[in-house]
Amino acid sequence: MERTLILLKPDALQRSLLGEIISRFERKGLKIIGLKMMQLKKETLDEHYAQHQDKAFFDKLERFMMSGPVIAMILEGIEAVSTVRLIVGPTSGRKADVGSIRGDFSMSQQHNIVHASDSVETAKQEIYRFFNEEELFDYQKIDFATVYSEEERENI
Ligand code: FUP
Repeated sequence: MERTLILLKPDALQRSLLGEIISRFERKGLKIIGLKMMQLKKETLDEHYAQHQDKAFFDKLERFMMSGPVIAMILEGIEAVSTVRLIVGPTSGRKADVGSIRGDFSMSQQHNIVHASDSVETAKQEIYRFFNEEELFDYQKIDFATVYSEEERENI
């Protein structure tokens, strides 16, 4: 089953949106297998945003991501990575469709409420950047047979 990393950024916490956002993922049928609050360090962000290190916005992005704690979360589901990206919407809140998290709650390209892994490969790296194996929980969720069809469950 696919897993993906979500960060609820400092603006989500400041704007009291944590419950609303977590609820959207839950109601979709995604399974939360890891969840914690953490203060990010520069070293972690240097690694996390390495592909942006030469961009003009890089230092300000890191400062924003360290401006308060974040909520880190691992979600599991069939095609969880692409499904979560759809729920989150494109980078700029001003361009994201209404109905997506960024489209509904953000007016910014940087203060855009959430981070979500952008590919299955990236997700594998990002999960272990923020979580240890013992912080990921393997449990049966009783709605599994309702959320997915018999055929989908057989092919996992
Ligand atoms: P996304 O995958 O949608 O989070 O977006 P990107 O990987 O393109 O961007 C990574 C981070 O850089 C996002 F948190 C937004 C931030 N960013 C800026 O701060 N300014 C910009 O002009 C573009 C992106």
